Amino acid sequence: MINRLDLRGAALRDLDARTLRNTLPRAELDVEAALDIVRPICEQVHAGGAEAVLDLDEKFDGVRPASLRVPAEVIAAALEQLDPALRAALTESIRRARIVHEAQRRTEIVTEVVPGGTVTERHLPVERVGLYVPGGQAVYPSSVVMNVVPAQIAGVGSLAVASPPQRSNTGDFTGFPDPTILAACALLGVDEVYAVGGAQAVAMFAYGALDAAGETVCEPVNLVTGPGNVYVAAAKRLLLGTIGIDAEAGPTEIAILADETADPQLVAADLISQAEHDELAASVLVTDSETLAAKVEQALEERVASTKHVERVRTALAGPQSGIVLVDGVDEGVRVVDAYAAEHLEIQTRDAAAVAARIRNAGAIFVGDYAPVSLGDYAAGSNHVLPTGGCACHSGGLSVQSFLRGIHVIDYSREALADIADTVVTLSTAEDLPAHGAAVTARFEDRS
Ligand code: HSO
Ligand code: ZN
Repeated sequence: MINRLDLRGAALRDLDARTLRNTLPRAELDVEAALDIVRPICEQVHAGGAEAVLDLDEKFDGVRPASLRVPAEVIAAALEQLDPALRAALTESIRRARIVHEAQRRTEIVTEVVPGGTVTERHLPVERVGLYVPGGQAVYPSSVVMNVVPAQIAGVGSLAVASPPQRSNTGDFTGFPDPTILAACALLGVDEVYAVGGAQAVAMFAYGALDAAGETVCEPVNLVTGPGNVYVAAAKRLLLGTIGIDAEAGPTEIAILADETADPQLVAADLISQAEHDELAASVLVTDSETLAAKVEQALEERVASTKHVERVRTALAGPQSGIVLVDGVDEGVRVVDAYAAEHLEIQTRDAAAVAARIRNAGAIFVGDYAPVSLGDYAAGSNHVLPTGGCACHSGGLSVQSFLRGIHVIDYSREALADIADTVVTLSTAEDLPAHGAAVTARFEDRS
C-alpha cells in the first residue's frame, strides 16, 4: 500500500541536500496551471461586486445565499445549536491557543545606538484581515481558531471570515457556511462572516464588494490568511501585492522519524491521521529499522481497513507523495527529514527530545510517543497553520507576528547626526548617489 525508498549506504551519502530533497516523496501543487482559471474569476468579482460573488457562489457551490454577509441572528443561532461537547472542546482549544499566542506578544524595543541616536521598533497590527476557511471536502472549525486567535492577540482591529455556502444546510442555515464554522466565529467574537468560497472569496477580500445600489457589503482587507485548495492558492498568488498573504498552503504532510523503539501501531495511526485529510496528503516514515518498517506496513493494512475515510487514506498512502524511507541510522534520518522540511515532523526515537533539538527544518516538531500531530491540530496550544511543500526551509507557521508589521522609528539629535555625517557621505559617494550625502551635509551648512 505504501512505497519504499531505500536510501541506505551510498544511496544517501552521494546525494547533496537539494538532490536528496527532490528524491523524497512529495505532493506537488500546480498553482501555475490554476492561475488561468482563477484570473477571470477575480476579474468578475472586481467588476461585479457582491452580485458577481453571489453568481459565483451559485456556479461553484450550487447555492445562492439569501445574503452575502451572514446575518447576526444566523451566527447566534449556530452557537445556540452547537453540541455542548463540541462547544466545550472548541472552548478548550481556544483557551490553550491563547496561552501560547499571548506569549508571542511583541513589545516596543527602544535601542540607543549612540547618545542622542535611537531606533525604536514598533510592532503594529495589520488593520484589516480576511480569513479564508475552507468548506469543501472538509470543514475545519479548528482552523478558525488557529487563524483568529493570533490575529486577535496581535490586535487586528477588523477581522472578516469567508467560507463557502453549503448547499446541504437546512432551515436558518440554508445557503450559509457550515454552522460549526459560524459557531466557532461566535465563540471567538467574530461577527463579520461571508458566504463565499474559493478564489472568489480571496478576490472579494482583495477588492471589497459593493451591492447593486453601490452600498458597501465588504470592505477590502490588507491581509488574507487561511488554508484552501489550489484555486485559493492561485488567487492568493495572483492578488499578492493588492493584499498580503500568509502562505500558499499545499496538501498536508506528516513525516515521522522513528527507530526500532517506536511503536508501529502509533506510527501507523499517525501516518493515517494526516492521510485522512486529502488524497494528495503526504505521509512519510523515515526509519533505520527494517523490522519497524515491516511492522508499520502490517499495521497500516489493519488500521486502514477500519478507518472511516478508507478510500481517501488508501489513495494518499499509496500515492507517490507518501512512502517509507530506509536509512542507515538516526543521524542519516535527521539529514533526510531536514532535507524534506515537513509541515509536521514527529520524532519517535530513543532520546526523542535530543533528536528533535537537532532538527533545523520543519513546520512543527512533535516529540515522543505522546505528542501526535492531531494533538497539535486541535488542542496543544500550538498553531496548525504551517508551511507545506518544503517551505519550512524559509518560513514558520502562523503566529502573532504574522499579523504585525515592524516599524522602525529613527530619532537622531543634531550632534548624533553630525557624528555620522562623513560615513553617510562616503557610502553615498561610493554608490554614486551624492544627493543622499548632500541631504545630510545640508543640515550643517551655514546659510546666513
Ligand atoms: N493537519 C491540518 C490541520 C487540521 N487537522 C485541521 C485537522 N483539522 C494541517 O495542519
Ligand atoms: Zn490534521
